[in-house]
Amino acid sequence: MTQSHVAVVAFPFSSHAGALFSLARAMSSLAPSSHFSFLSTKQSLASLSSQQLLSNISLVPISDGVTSPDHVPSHIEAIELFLKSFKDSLREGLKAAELAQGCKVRCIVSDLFVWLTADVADEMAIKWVPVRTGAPLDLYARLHADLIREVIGVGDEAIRSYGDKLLSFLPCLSSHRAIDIPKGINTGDLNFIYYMICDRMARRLLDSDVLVSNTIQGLDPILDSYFQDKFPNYFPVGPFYLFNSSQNEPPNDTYGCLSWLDQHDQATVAYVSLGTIAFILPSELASLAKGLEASNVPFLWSLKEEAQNLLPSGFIDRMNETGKGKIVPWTPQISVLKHPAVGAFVSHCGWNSVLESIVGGVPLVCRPFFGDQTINARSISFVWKFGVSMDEEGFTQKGVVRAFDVVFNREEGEKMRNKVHELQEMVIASVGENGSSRENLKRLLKNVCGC
Ligand code: U2F
Repeated sequence: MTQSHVAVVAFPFSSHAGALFSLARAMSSLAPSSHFSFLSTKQSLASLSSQQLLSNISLVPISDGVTSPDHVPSHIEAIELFLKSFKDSLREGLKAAELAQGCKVRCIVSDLFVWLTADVADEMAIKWVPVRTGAPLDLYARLHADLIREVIGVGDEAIRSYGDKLLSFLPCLSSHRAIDIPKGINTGDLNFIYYMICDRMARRLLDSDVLVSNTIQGLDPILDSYFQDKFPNYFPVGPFYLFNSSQNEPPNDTYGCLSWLDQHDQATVAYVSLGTIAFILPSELASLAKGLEASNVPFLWSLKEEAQNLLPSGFIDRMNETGKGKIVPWTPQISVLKHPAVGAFVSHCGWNSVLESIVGGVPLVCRPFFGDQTINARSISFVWKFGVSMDEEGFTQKGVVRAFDVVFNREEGEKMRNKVHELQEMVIASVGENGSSRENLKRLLKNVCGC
């Protein structure tokens, strides 16, 4: 008999739903007598459904808010439409889940990006458990948005005049500079949908005494203390995906990335991926391609087909003919980063990629674009010291060659490798027997399922 019925609500864009689904699966395997209804849009559920599910987890589609089947919205419009109809869609989805299980939902776990879930949970007089899937330090910055605006000011000029001074007025960001502050706090169009979401979610979170985070206790001890003080029920239970037994199954390697890597020596290949929503300009993409070609490092590049069309003419053919590089639309990234041939990861520093790089023991070459990525890049290169950052101008041919020289050939690169191996050990131990993430997950389950 089902002891408790828990709804888990995803933000159905970029890698958010995948990360939350990993958490839902982890919870379902540790609490076999509870049922977990995972709610997301049809399209986002389809991207997850190839993964094998336990019998105590079910997928519940909710509306994407698109009213005409002929209308294909842009990425930004799709988010706007989804959020506009979200509360009604969620109410309907929850009713459907309760009907299917014959059992009331006792608690809603949701991505913090869909903070509006809190209102629906309040209406139903049940608990809301928000989950931060991205970097927790970014959330810390957003919780201090008003103070940042007050001390530094608003606009690019304010950032420039603050210069390279460290943000000593914010204890958890005292190794970061004004330029590392995520856009949408005191720069950029504050009405842009992503920035608006981040601002609202942080404000709504202040009403909660619970926070679940895709991070590991000990990765940032000062931040741990901050969140522990702020949220009596704080659960750092990352990396979510490491709890899934499916990560030990053979990966879906449609493009033969792993066999290509097998042909290379240990730590000699660069892996390149700029995440699921790239904002790179064609001119910068071309500079990255030139840098990869000019360096003596073989590379595997995950690049969507539409972006491949923007590469310099003849580039893909040359790379294929010489065997210097392999360019594919998708890779089994977690397995790629664990492959011994991979010696560097050129990344936009999305939080999932950062965690996967640590688990793989691979130093990063950082080129952040938006969101938490700027803060992550600074933590990686300056605090944790397992990577290098590209200069402010982004990818240049020289910059890529220089970064590879540091990571692959210099003593500094060797130090980064040692540093990432230390973190790797800590992170892997956290999900093992008596590890902090595993113990926190058990505490979380008591909180959400009461068991
Ligand atoms: C947004 O991040 P992204 O989705 O752009 O990037 P990541 O957080 O790094 O997640 C990408 C995921 O996609 C997977 C990869 C990651 O789990 O393993 N992947 C893959 O399997 N194969 C590929 O060829 C390419 C990617 C946002 F932009 C970030 O700033 C946030 O930190 C992040 C989390 O909230 O969401």
